[in-house]
Amino acid sequence: MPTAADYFEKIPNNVDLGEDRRLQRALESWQPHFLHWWESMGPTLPAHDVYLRTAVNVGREGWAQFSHVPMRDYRWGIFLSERDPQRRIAFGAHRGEPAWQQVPGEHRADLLRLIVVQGDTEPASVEQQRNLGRTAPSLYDLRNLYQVNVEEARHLWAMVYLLHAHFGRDGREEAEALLHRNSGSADAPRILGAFNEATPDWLAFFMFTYFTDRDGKYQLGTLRESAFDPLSRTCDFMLKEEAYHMFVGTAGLNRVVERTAQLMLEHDTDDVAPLGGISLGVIQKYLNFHYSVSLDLFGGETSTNVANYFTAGLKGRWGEERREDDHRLTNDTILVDSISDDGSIASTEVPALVGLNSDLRREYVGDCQHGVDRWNRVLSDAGIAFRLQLPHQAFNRRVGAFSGIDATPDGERLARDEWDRRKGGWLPTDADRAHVQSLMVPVLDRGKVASWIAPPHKGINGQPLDYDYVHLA
Ligand code: BYC
Repeated sequence: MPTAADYFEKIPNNVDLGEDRRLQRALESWQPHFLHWWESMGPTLPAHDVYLRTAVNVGREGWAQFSHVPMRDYRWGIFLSERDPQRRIAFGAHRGEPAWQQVPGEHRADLLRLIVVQGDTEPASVEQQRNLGRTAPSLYDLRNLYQVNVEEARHLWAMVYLLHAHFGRDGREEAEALLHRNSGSADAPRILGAFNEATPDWLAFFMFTYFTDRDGKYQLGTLRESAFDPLSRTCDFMLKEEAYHMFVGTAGLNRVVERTAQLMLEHDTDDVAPLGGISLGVIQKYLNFHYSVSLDLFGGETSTNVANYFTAGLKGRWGEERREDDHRLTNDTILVDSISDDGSIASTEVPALVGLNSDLRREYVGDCQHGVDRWNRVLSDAGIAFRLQLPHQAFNRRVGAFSGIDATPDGERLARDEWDRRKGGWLPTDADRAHVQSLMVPVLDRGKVASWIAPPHKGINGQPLDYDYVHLA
């Protein structure tokens, strides 16, 4: 049976916080700082209440309670998946040993770093999305934005719990720093590149939830394998919530493509901008941008960091237990992307352990293609020849083997001046962004949807499309 959790506690939790007064006091003293951060860096459109899915526990009944929640009273909880007392480490040098309930001294610094990097992305995304409520294309979409935002903030709580519970003073200091750094800040930016990019409009939001949240899925999937059991259980539960964020992206982009296709057919033109739609060319440019910055989030093609994390048992592979090898990888090799001596794009065989970022990125790329196929089905069903595509992995990269070169979306190398001349054909220009921005007028009447996007196919939790998903303040 799942441990009972009381949602009306100051900090709802299933970790027996009440039994550990010191930890409870430490988290209660971080809580006002968090609330101040939410007030000053969170959603700028004030809502009175929102029809939200709230986790009040991790069991089947507990993690998806739907109701109108007054935002003033919203409580972010700490929920870890149930503990399996028999759990053993599945990979690396410690394979077969019991999972750790405490942080081993020799891995403290690395675990701290992984948890801080993970924790840093969560509030960053809330900051990036803070103004989107003001231009929501419908109450349904506004509700989804809130859903994503409160859960990302809960994921911050998840990491802060680990910092406070397992890393002493260092952990408390890092928990403060997570509120101090801000997305795009010149003095104290977020740690990873994609989380300092703006998310200025809803097309960017859907791309972000499709591509960048999906990096979250894969990174959390590797941390779910961690020998450090509290991290594993935390990530396992976060992954349940994360699935909906990616649905928001997949379905949102589906609806944008659907509306564009409809306008193209109705008016027999590719140029839907004057008709209040977003052209397929601009959708492709946004896709190119968000996909390439998300590929960067996997780190270099080869990395001694990732080899050490794996060998130590801190970070596994996607689907570790399903892999049919020795789960230690000391004698294996992998092909990774590289730039050869003559400057062409090639692949190189390297020890499997140092190539694990490439292994994860490969899983991610395969998954990204599914959504693209789905959106292309909308186009083919409409009889439109245009096809969206994922650009080549060398395109627009800032991290890893391709960071030093310029390449077309087809993977052809370019000289810098030619890249500068042609990049506006591949990445959103100021004019593209200004046009998308001009379409971002709020539509907040029940059941109404903005002109640039098709209505959702169904409502939330069986509710109708014209349900009062949000009551504005
Ligand atoms: N930007 O050895 P390398 C999510 C640094 S998203 C800036 O190849 P490594 C979410 C790197 O730190 C998931 N710097 O890197 C989504 C290293 O620095 P040092 C977040 C970067 O360590 C949406 C150096 O470059 N979770 O949950 O193998 C909404 C050399 O790199 C970047 C995680 O990422 C970058 N993109 O791999 C909300 C999991 N990439 O050592 C939430 C935890 C690399 O020279 N993090 N660098 O100082 C990790 O596992 C690893 O740190 C990384 C990097 C995969 C990020």
